[in-house]
Amino acid sequence: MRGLHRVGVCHLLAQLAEGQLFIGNSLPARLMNMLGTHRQMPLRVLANRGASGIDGLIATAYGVSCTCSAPTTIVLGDTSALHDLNSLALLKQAAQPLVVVILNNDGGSIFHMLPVPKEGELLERYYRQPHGLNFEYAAKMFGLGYAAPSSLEAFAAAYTQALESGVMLIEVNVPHQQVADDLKALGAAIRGASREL
Ligand SMILES: Cc1ncc(C[n+]2csc(CCOP(=O)(O)OP(=O)(O)O)c2C)c(N)n1
Ligand SMILES: [Mg+2]
Repeated sequence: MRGLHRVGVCHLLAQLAEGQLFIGNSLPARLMNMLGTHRQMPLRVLANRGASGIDGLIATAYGVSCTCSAPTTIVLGDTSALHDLNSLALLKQAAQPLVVVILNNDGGSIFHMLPVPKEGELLERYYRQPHGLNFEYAAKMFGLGYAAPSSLEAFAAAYTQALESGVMLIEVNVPHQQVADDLKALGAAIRGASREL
């Protein structure tokens, strides 16, 4: 796996996050569960089920950030972020560092991994629902810092800097089918390695 990918970003977040990590539903919750790693410093990890799952995540993360003086990170998908976009207006009031990591793969990529139509209009129009949007102007509109790193190294640098100060939106732009392909490749590599043991 090269360049910027969700699998790498989630693995890095599990290592680098400090204070509180609020994890969005859909693929972020599943990826963080798979890619979590041993840590020296404990981390408070929270998630929300809500009315249906992907609603109200940014508002909940803001509430969570108000409960302690440590930094809070929220990691969520693009569709989830669009569902709760107006809650970005809350974030400027945050007294502690608050980092919003949006994994933008242009729609609901979890549907590539569920028993729904595999391609064509049924998948695109009724499940994945691509929107072609990015979040740079949303960050500007709500007065938040913004970065769109194009490598894992740039992500790590932007993220560690964001943990130090203020409120920052970090957008990770990746192709929509990438995570399903990467997880298949990882699974095959693990099966190959375990056969050699
Ligand atoms: C309020 C609500 N509406 C619809 C759904 C159905 N749903 C589950 S996952 C998902 C797509 C989420 O997309 P995104 O946040 O971009 O995450 P990704 O799957 O790409 O990781 C949708 C629409 C839901 N769980 N909750
Ligand atoms: Mg998505």
